[in-house]
Parts: sequence; C-alpha cells; structure tokens
Amino acid sequence: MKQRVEQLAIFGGRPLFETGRHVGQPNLPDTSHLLRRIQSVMDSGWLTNNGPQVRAFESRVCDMLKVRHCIAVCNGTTAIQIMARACNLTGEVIVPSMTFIATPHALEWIGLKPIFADVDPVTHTLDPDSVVAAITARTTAILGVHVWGNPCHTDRLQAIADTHRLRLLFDSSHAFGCRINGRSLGTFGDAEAFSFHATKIAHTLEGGVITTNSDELADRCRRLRNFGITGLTEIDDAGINGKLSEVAAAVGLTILDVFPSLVCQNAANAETYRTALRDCRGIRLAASTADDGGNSQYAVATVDESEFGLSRNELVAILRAEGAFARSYFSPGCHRAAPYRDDMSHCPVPLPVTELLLQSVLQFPTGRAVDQQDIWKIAHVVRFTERNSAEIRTRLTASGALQYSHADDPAHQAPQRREAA
Ligand code: T4K
Repeated sequence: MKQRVEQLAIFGGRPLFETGRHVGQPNLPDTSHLLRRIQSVMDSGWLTNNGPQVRAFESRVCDMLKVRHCIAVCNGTTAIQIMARACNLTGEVIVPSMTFIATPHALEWIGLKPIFADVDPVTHTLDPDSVVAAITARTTAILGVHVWGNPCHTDRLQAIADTHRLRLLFDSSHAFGCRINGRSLGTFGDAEAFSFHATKIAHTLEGGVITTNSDELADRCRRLRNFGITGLTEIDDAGINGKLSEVAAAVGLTILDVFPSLVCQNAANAETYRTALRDCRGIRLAASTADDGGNSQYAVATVDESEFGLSRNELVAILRAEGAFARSYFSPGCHRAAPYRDDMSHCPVPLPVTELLLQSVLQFPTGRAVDQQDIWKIAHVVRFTERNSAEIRTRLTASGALQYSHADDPAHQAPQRREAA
C-alpha cells in the first residue's frame, strides 16, 4: 500500500499489480465444456455456413432476449453494416459521438454519413432533443447506442422516428442481457446489433448478432450475411461474407451457459467499487439505468477535476502505471477522430454534454479477472491520489511523467493470465 507519493509507480515505485488488471479482459469459457463442443464440431465436419452450433447459438440468444430473430455474424461492426443495408438506408444517420469508433465507421464504410448528436448526462445515451435538432431532409435513420448497457430513451426515439418516418436502430454492443421495464434490449426499434467481441461480457472470440422482431428484415439480414445467396444457383442481393464459424458459436454457447454468474461477478465488483470509493472527493460511480443494474460490464466513474485535484487523464495515467489498466473510453470522441474531424458537417448541433463526458469519464478494471481485493487496492490508490493531489500534480509537471508514448504503455504488452489469488 502507498504511504508516500514517491511510492506511486508513476514516480518509480513498485506497481500494485505485477500482472495487469484490464478493462475487458476476456471471460474464458469452461475449457472442458468448450473442448467437448469443439470435438463435436470436428466430428460433424461442418465448420461454417450456418451449421448446427450457429443455429443453436442463435436460438439461445432468441430465448434469452425473448426476440423473434437472431442472425449471428462475424463481428459487431459487420452486424451494424448488415442491419443498415437491410433497411436500405441512404444519406445521413444520426448517432452519438459518445461511442466506440466502430459505430460511425461501420456507417461510413457503406457510404452513409454519420451525424453526431449530443447525449443525456445521466444515461450517456442519445439526447432525443439533440436528435430532433440534427434531423434534415437527408436523414434516413437514428442509430442509438446503449452505451455501458444503459438503455437509450427508446420510447422517445421511437416517437421521433415515427414522426419523421425514419428507421430506428440500436448499437447494443454493451447491452447483452440488459433490460428496461422488464423488456430486453435487442427487442427495440427495427433491429439491434450486438458485439460478441472477446472483451464483451458474452463473446464468441470475434462475433456479433443482429436481433429483430421483423420477419422481413431477418430474411434480408440472413441473405446479406451470405453473399446474397438464396439457393443453389440464385443470388438475389449484393451480400457479403458476414458469417460466424462453428467454433466461434461453440465458444458463445459455452459462455452463455454461465452468463448469470458473469453478471453476478460484475454486479459484486460494481458494488465493491461503490463501497470502496464512497465519499471519495471528486469521484462519482455511474449507476446503471437498466433494470437490476444491467450487466455491469463496465465500471464507469466520472472525475470532477476541481474536487479531485487532478484530471481524469492524470488519474488514468497513475492507475495504469500501477498495472490497473483503467480506460478513458471514448476519448478523444468520434467527432474528433479521422475522418469526421475534417468535416464539420458531421457536427451540425452542439455537443456540450459529450465534450464534458469525454474529459471526465473513466472505466475501472472489472470482470472475472478482477477480485474484491484488487478493487480495494485500486480504490486505495484513488483515495491516496486524491489526498495528495497537490503534491502529485507538482511532481507530474516536473517529471514529465505524463509524456510517455502509447507504445510504452505496459497494457500493450500481451496480458498474462493473472496469478491465483
Ligand atoms: N459498437 C460499440 C459501442 C462497441 O463498443 C464496439 C466494440 C463495436 C460497436 C464494434 O464491435 P466489434 O466489431 O469489435 O465486435 C475494444 C474492443 O476491441 C471492441 O470490440 C470494443 N467495442 C471496444 C469498446 O473495446 P480496444 O481497442 O479498447 O481493445 P484492447 O485491445 O485495448 O483490449 C482491451 C483490454 O482487454 C486490453 O487492455 C487487454 C485486454 N484483452 C484484450 C483482448 C482482445 C485481453 O486480455 N485479451 C484479449 O484477447 O477495443
């Protein structure tokens, strides 16, 4: 434990963790169960192209979310693209900038123009008033993001979409297993896209799904996922290869077997962060706005620099030096990233809440790879940093410790499996 400022790893002290604690360290499937499933894939000789594991995975997702159709694809980015193509979108699509860069990039890659709207300060999801202000004659859809698993304002967005005759789609990459008023995310709007990337609470190594209650959209998505092929010799659409492999689906099924325990672990972690950081000046843990706390896959907090004494970026740097690899998703913000930053027409409305969040939000390590003791240690460093913020800032400024290059960041070395507790 740190008693003096010079013991902080950023000033050369011994790091708190020898092996890093990450945001998004993959939840590993039970190896024996997974190997049995993989063996059955090998025995069957059916490796991809809508095989039995993919169909079982899709049907499990439908059961869990109580949605009519699930179409498994090779990643969450492709899920957004296929869903958007299936809706025949053209022109402009309104999205938040407070999202992972994949959301606008997915649209840009298929010739659509992402238009950034502001977000709500509590949920961090699209602000319906800002969406209305961003609508033009070229707008064909709204793509909300249930960021951190917080449900978008689904009812208000649906009303806006109905009034303006727009499609309503959601990027639900963070929201698997989250509900609002008892209804699962994945069942709203025209369709929703989920990421099943390795860093997500439920994953297929790489992968994604599209969910919809529309038979017509589901048919189209299935066609687009497989080159537009509809029969042995019929090709009825300009599709792509968006298929998920059988082994990937087997991983997904094995993780879904233990999904409730993953949510419990995340919820326990979130509760411990809340307790351990209660009354820490300048740090506020964001509460999930989904039913029962959602899937808690991100432990999100905001740093108020004027109270904490240091900026979010300074705190993240201090924690990362300790091997607690906190993140500052989604800094610098999609609207500040290429290619959008060079064309102001992507930003027709002001983004004051987004700007504030981009400077103040951080994510603490969580998931199965983090235990309660780790969280108390991380909280100790945060509290220690707050108590000594003035001295730390002076030393940070003098030492230039914040000026390291991204390549030096220890989290970019391959993470090792954590030692047994
Ligand atoms: N929409 C939203 C809102 C999203 O958040 C995402 C993806 C998408 C769409 C697109 O879905 P996909 O096409 O990716 O399915 C990560 C993920 O790569 C990305 O999937 C995710 N969002 C995003 C929020 O986070 P990075 O660049 O932060 O990942 P990286 O490589 O730094 O990994 C995070 C940490 O996890 C590392 O510190 C180390 C650890 N890790 C990672 C991997 C991959 C491991 O320990 N083992 C691993 O195998 O983007």
